[in-house]
Amino acid sequence: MNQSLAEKIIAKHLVEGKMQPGEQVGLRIDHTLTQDSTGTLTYLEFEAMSIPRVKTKLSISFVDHNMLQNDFRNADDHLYLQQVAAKYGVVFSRPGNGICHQIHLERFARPGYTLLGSDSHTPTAGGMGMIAIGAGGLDVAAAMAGEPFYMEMPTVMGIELTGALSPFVSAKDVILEVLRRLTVKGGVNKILEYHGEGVKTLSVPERATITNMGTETGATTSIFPSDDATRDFLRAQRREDQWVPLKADENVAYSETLKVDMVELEPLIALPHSPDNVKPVSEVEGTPVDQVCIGSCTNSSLRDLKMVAALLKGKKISNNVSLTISPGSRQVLENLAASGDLVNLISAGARILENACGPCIGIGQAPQTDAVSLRTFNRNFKGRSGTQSAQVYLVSPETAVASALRGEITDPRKLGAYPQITLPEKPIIDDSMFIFPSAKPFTGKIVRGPNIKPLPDFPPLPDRLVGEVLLKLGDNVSTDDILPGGSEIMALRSNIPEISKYTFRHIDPDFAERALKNKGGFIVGGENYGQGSSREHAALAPKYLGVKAVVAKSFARIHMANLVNFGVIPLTFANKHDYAEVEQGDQLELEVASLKATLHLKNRTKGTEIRVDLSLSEAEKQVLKAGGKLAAIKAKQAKKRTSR
Ligand code: MIC
Ligand code: SF4
Repeated sequence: MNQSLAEKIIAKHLVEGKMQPGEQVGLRIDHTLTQDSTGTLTYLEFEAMSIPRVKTKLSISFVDHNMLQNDFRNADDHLYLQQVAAKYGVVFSRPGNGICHQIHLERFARPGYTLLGSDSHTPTAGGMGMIAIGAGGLDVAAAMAGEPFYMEMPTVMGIELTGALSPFVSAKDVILEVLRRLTVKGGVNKILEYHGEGVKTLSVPERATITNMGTETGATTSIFPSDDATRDFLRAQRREDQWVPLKADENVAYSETLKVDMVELEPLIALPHSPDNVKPVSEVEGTPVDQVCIGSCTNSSLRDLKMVAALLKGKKISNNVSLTISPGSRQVLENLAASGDLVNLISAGARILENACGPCIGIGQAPQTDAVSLRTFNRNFKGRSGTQSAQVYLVSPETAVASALRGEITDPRKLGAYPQITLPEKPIIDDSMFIFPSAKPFTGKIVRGPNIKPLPDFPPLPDRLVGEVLLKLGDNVSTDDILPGGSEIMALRSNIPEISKYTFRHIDPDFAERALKNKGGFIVGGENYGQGSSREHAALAPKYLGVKAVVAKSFARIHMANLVNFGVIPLTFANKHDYAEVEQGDQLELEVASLKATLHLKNRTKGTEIRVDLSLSEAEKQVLKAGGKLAAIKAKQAKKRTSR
C-alpha cells in the first residue's frame, strides 16, 4: 500500500502495535530533547529510574526558558542540569546557546529519525523530515531509559502546498491559514504532512515555522519531505552527510486533505486571545500598537532576522512602540553580528534580548496595561505575556516590522520594495557552548539547590473516588490557564509543593487552598482541555492538591497523557450535553475498581447519574492503577530484579 512519509518513518521505528489509526503504537526514539523548565522534573524522573546512562542515539538538555536569574533558583537548576547531563551521557547546551528547537534544527535534526522532546514545539524539527513529537517529561525520561514512546496512532492529513509565496507574505502566513481552517483542536491525533509543488519553494527554516506552529492545531506532529532544500540547509550546517531524500509514495491516500495555494495568501494575523482567531492583516490595519516582539522558536532563524534587518535598515521605529528582538540561537546572533545586520536592528531602535524564549513565556518584557502587543510567537493565550489586560496578536516578522515602523498594525506590502536576502553559504558555526558527554562520566555528588525538591510519591488508585467539583471551566482551557508561565511561577518548576499553590492562579486564585481544604476533588472542562504546553506541572500540581479526575468534553493529547502519567483520571462525557448537568460544588462519586471503557459518575448533590468514557489502553489503565507512571516503571524494574 502507498505510504505517507509519516507512516514510512513510523514503520521503521515501530516496536509495538499496529499502524492503524486509533491503535496504541510504541515507537523507538532516536533523539530526545529537554529544556530547563520541564527538564529538571524530567531528569529527577530519569534518576528515579536507576538507569546508568541514556540509551538513545542522542539526548540533549537545553537551557533556554528560565534565563532570568533573579535569585539562586534558576542558576541552581542550570547547575543540576549540567551535572546530571555529565553523569548520564546527555549533551548539555549551555545557557546562552539559544532556544532548543532552533538549535536542534541547526545542529542535530536528521531526516528520517524520531525525536521526542519535553516541549510542545518539538515538531519544529519536522521541517527537516523528522517525526518529532512533544511529550511530558516522564515520557521523555522513559525514552532516555530505552523504553518505546507510546501514543495513539494518528491519522495523516495531507496538506498540499501549491504556488509560491508572494513578496511580504511568509511561512507564518501559511500556518496561520492552516490554523484558521483547522482551529486549535482540528489537528488532535493527526499528523499534518506537507507535500506538493509549493514545498520546494520553502527553505528548511520556513518549513520549521510551519511545523512549529502546527502544535497550535493540537496535531501530534507535522512533517515536510527531505529534498534539495533540506540538503542545502544541512550543507550550510556542514552536515550534508546526514542528508537522505525522503518523501511520501505517489498517490498516497491521506485520511483528509487540505490545499493551500500560497499565491493566494495575504499577510494574516491571529487576534486575541487564540492562535486560531485568524484574519487578514488588512482587516485590523490602523490599530495603534504599543509593543512588537520578534523571536521565539517560531520566527527567530537567520532567515527571519536577516529579513527583519533588511526591512529596518536605515529606518527608525515609531516613538510609541517598544520593539524587542530575541535571536533563536547563538549561531543566528553571531552570523547577524558578522554580516553587519545586527547594527541595522540596533540603530532602528530595537531592544536586543538574550537568545532565549524570553517574552514568549512571560519571562520579562510584559507589556503595559491594556497594551496592544504584536508578536511573531506561536501563542497568544490571555495573560501569557505577563499582563492580563494585554491584547496579544500573532504575526509574521514582515508584519511585525511594518507595524513597529508605523506604530499601528500595518500590511507589510506597504513597505515598498521587497528585499532580497541571501543566507551565507558557510555560516559561522561554533559548537563550543555544547558540553558533549565524556567517556568518563561525572561521578561526583550532584548538587541540588534548596529549591529542588524530591518528586512527591502517590499511592495506588483507590476503588472509589469521592469529592466535589472544585472548578468548572469552558472550552480550550490551556496549560497556561492551569499553571501559568512567567518568571515568578516558572522559577518553582523544580518544587512541586510550592508551584502547586499557583494552580489556576489567574482564573480562580482560591483554587489551591480550596482543593487542599476539600482533600481534592474533580475538575470539569469543555472541549480541548489542556491545550498548549507539555508542562507536566499542569497535571502534577493539581494531583498534588488532591485532584482525582478531570471530566471534559475532550482533551488535548499531551495533557491527557500527563494526567495519566500522574494518576489523574481523564474522563470524557459520553453525552456532551451532560456537561450542563454538573455544576461547581456538586458532590461526585465514581467507582473505579474496574476502569471499564464506560463508567457511571454519580452526582450526589443532584441525585443523578451520567455516563463518562475512559478511552485508554490497558497499559495506561495499569499506570493509573499504580498511582502513576513512575510508580509503574519502578514496580516493573523491581519485578525484573527479583526474577533475575
Ligand atoms: C510554552 O511554549 O508554553 C513552553 C514554555 O515552551 C512549554 C514548556 C513549559 O511549560 O515549560 C511548552 O510549549 O511545552
Ligand atoms: Fe520557548 Fe516560546 Fe518556543 Fe515555548 S513557544 S519553546 S516558550 S520560544
